[in-house]
Amino acid sequence: MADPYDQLKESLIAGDGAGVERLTRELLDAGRSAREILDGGLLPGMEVVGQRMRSGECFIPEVLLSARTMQAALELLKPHLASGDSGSLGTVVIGTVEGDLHDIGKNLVAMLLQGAGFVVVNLGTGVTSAQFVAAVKEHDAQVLGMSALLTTTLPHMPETIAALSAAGLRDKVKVMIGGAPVTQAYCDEVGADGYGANAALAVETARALLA
Ligand code: B1M
Repeated sequence: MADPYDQLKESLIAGDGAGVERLTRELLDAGRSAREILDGGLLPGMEVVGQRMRSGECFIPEVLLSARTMQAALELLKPHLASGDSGSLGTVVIGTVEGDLHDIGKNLVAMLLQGAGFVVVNLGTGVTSAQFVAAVKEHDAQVLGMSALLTTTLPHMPETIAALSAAGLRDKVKVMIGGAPVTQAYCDEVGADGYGANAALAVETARALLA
């Protein structure tokens, strides 16, 4: 019988929602952890989708199918990822920057932060700097998390940091950034406080920023 994680990965690449849902449930029922299911099948599957998109082997409709399938699988995993001691570590406002609608990684970061004990206010996608600033103020957030997947939308990160300064909030909130094109060098360049290369590291960064 084929490895269940290979099956999960292939079903995600094929955008087979029913197959991914069934396999994810079966793996959970068999006692596999949500993190193992993510790392063993779902994330490697999205990686292949990205490679195929880059090489022109697959196109937006197929990518969208895989993305929707991934979102549905994340919803199944959510109760297992986000079951921490909610609220004890502080409040994180998080969103994907203006002009960018990629949200799978950002939602995963949000779930793990919640699971680690943060209150998470997820603003969704296409969030403007003014909306980030307003949410930080409204929720008295300790951390602002910004995600971007497009190189063209990255400049909204420093723009938002400048808007926080203009609103007199820069000293009150730590800024964490992430997303595929973001690097530690970029983080340093734009004056963010921390960077997470992946969702698990983002949680470590958020913890360290508030320590
Ligand atoms: Co888009 N897309 N896409 N796409 N897409 C990329 C990003 C791309 C790299 C694909 C490629 O060419 N290989 C490319 C960007 C190139 C560039 O700018 N350098 C690209 C492009 C070009 C586009 C469009 C412009 C395509 C078009 O229309 N011609 C368009 C733009 C739309 C827009 O945003 N305005 C577009 C659209 C789409 C879909 C709608 C089809 C879909 C998004 C669906 C959705 O998100 N709801 C989509 C997808 C799925 C992808 C790829 C294939 C996969 C992204 C993903 O979900 N990865 C992507 C290729 C790739 O990244 N390899 C691609 C899985 C996810 C778990 O990883 O998001 O990296 P990731 O998140 C990680 C880390 O980055 C980190 O933790 C996460 C978990 O480990 N992280 C953080 C993320 N946010 C963080 C925040 C933090 C800390 C860590 O702190 C706050």
